[in-house]
Amino acid sequence: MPDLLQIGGITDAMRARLEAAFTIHQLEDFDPATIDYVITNGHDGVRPDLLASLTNVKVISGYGVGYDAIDANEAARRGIIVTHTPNVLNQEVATTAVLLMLACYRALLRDDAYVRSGDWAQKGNAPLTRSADNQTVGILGLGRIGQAIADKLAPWNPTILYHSRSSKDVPYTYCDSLVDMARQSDVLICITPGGPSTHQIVNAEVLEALGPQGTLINVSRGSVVDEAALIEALQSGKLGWAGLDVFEAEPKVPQALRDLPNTVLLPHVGSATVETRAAMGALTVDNLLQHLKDGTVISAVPECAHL
Ligand code: A2R
Repeated sequence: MPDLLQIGGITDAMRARLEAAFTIHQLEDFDPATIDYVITNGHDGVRPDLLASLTNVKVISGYGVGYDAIDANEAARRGIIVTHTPNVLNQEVATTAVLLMLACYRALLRDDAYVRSGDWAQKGNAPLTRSADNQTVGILGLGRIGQAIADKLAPWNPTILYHSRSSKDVPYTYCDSLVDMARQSDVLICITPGGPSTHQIVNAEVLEALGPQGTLINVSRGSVVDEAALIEALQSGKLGWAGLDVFEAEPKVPQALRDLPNTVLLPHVGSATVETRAAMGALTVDNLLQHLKDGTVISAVPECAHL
């Protein structure tokens, strides 16, 4: 059986299918020269020194849509196919973005704490919150998930703006400047890939443009936002609220962010439901099994699509 290197965790269902077709090796004990296939995830990826040592690898199958932790250009140069799991998680990540936005607007955590603490009975009605209806929402990265977010927000009657590298054939307003979009937006939702081209593009200037009544939602990668600038903006009141599923140095989250009352923080669970992870796991395994069968894959990343 071909040799598969497992990086990071996999589900029991994935393991059962993989064990029938591969000899699975763990990172602690394997011979790089014998590895034919790799399974990994968006967080762990494949370190550059490990990638260089895998001289016979054919496919790296990623469990997740983001693949910024794998050097896909280098893999493509060497004829290695990198695959990921697009589309099957669009709706779940979009739900997470909407959940964070609504939790910020309606102070869900504050009001939950108000009931639990007994304050409701002691102090009377909770302070009013803000309506999430009729807001101007700027989407940074109108791709597969960005479009699902726009669709899922429709009942709240938003005005949708978007910024990406190129404009799309969509009924929303394209902004070629991220700062200008932030200035016009009540909410900025980040859903671009990570990696060098988006590194800290949401900087102090963008956060200040979003403003004291503005809300930042990040369901993309922690690297997209300048976290130090975000903390400063939230502490000083230059930015109103932030709903974050991703952080710069996961799973470490700065104490300053955890102390702020105007944040809602999630442990990178954008796609983390039983149903969606099952679909992602199935596609991650299907890519490997299909390559074993006929040398093709289902969902190569764009850099490797020509291979
Ligand atoms: O390349 P374009 O014009 O289609 O724009 C893409 C946009 N994007 C950027 N926007 C601004 N500056 C950049 N440097 C930049 N790089 C890419 O992000 C596109 O509109 C969007 C990505 O869409 P998809 O490729 O369809 O990705 P998907 O499936 O929506 O997932 C997005 C990310 C993943 O990479 C994970 O990191 C995260 O969501 O979970």
